[in-house]
Amino acid sequence: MSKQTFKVLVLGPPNVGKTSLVQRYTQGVFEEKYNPTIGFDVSTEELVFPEGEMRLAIMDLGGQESFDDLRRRLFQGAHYVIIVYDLTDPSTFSEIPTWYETLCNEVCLPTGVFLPGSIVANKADLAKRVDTDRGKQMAKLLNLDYFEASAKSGKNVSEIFARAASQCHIRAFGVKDDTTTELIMRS
Ligand SMILES: Nc1nc2c(ncn2[C@@H]2O[C@H](COP(=O)(O)OP(=O)(O)OP(=O)(O)O)[C@@H](O)[C@H]2O)c(=O)[nH]1
Ligand SMILES: [Mg+2]
Repeated sequence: MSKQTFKVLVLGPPNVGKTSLVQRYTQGVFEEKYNPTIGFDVSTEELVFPEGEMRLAIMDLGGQESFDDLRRRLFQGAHYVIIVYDLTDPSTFSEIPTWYETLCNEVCLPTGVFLPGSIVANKADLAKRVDTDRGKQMAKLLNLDYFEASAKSGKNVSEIFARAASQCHIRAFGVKDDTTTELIMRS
């Protein structure tokens, strides 16, 4: 049987650390220099669960405004979203609802159905300028999980992607809880 592929979007304003989080997770590296993502990048993860195998296609979308049309097209068919802001830059936090709203409009979910996902407050290794409580409140409002992370230190990076895998696992195999997440084996 062919493996089901789940599309995980990583999105948010430019320079917040989307690519850094993905690279930390997939390659275990961190780059200090900022190289804006031109368009998008895709990395795949093969996951093995007791119920079977599945694939995550992690799509890291460039945050610059010029990619707006491309992004909207890539939103379609998404299964999970990781929306990132920079907790040293309050303006990126205030953009989160607009990013999520644009995404939900494009994904065209049935009424009352939410796209599962998480809000990630990145750069937690630096001095915070957005309170944790505000981030958590925003996540609650949008029905998303909340993580404070650092692509630089590695804080919570594997937890963010484990959560994405776990939610896609529930969807793929109809399991009721996500306790099997620790059984994930990366190949
Ligand atoms: N101190 C610190 N710097 C970070 C962290 N994550 C990313 N950075 C830095 O922030 C800058 C932007 O990181 P990127 O990952 O390229 O940002 P992006 O969100 O992918 O940006 P676009 O591709 O333009 O949308 C780079 O200089 C990174 O080194 C972090 O957790 N801590
Ligand atoms: Mg990038």
